[in-house]
Amino acid sequence: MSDTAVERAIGDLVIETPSWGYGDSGTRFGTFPQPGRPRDVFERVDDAAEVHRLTGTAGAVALHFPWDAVEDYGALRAHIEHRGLRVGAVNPNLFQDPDYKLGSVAHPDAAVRARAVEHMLECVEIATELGSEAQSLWLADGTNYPGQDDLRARRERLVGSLAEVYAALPSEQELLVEYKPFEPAFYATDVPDWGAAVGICRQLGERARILVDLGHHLQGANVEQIVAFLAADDRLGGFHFNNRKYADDDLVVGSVNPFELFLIFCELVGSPGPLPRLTIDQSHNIEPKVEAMVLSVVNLQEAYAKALLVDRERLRVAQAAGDVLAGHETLLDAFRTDVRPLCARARGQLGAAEDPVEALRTSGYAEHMAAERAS
Ligand code: RM4
Ligand code: MN
Ligand code: MN
Repeated sequence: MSDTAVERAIGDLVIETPSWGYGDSGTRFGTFPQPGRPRDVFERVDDAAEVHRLTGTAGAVALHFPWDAVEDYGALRAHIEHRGLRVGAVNPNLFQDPDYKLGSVAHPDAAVRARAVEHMLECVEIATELGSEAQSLWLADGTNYPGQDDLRARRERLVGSLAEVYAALPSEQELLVEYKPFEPAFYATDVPDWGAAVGICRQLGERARILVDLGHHLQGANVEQIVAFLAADDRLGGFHFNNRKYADDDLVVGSVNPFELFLIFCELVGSPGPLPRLTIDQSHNIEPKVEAMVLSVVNLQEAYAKALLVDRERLRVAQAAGDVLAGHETLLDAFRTDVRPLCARARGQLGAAEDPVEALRTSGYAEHMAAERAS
């Protein structure tokens, strides 16, 4: 692909940043409050708008409920649109309430399952009011000890609960199902991996798709192959981008393993159809939150640009010839290309910053917000 075509493709990117990535977050050992952190969802949206202004491709914001709950969703939607953004996926929260100690949609008690379903149905309505087209579901459901509960019964309850929600989804909304093999359940999570997620989604229907969170795999998993297979099966609903060294570390995407990120984009570029939903899901504990988000979007732009630069014809010929290293070297050529000038031009054309991190640092935004939000 030519440089100008790549620049155009970057211009069409839509990355969703998460409202929850701007607020306070921590580890189970502690939370370090940051000066200037937003005090409510309106200010979280303001930070998301600043990331979009600097990068040009972060035009949507994903929301989490009840964390982002307000009285007047019309006012929230107006604020989001006024800031030049739109609402991405709506994320129901089924993991925080004390009722969910033994799970939510797979809980042994029907009353708790009904409560979880009710919350999801409420989120469907919120999504409709906000103009969102996806419910994005991560379940903390699972068990800590062998024998604690019946594994198949849990799966049946889970599918039954989700089927109720799926039946209520308006046609423009889809249901994204996230998998995770560990945490907070330590013996068996109820949606441990992409295979389990595919099975559940097939039972639900066509508009149930899988969401791949890069931190939700066991060490050594070949995530780009999972992406390729899900795309081939038309079940790839989207991503939660982040990076990790050990577990679900939620670090800046592309910071620890940029090659993996590049290979994931290679699979996306190689799959027919438009890109799936691209959302960042990170938890910034010691790093400045807005800068971390800006850097994340820049890393995504660069990984995408490099994947678009892969010489597909050369790759095809090498693979057809069974030339083991020529195909690999074709990928390396693209990965080693310095795409920073190209991405800077693409951002310039969008009216965004050529160097977003530098622009943020010199803009005084962080200092200004620290003063304004001090109360
Ligand atoms: C989970 C998962 C979900 C996110 C929560 C906050 O580990 O990644 O997507 O909503 O964290
Ligand atoms: Mn996630
Ligand atoms: Mn996670």
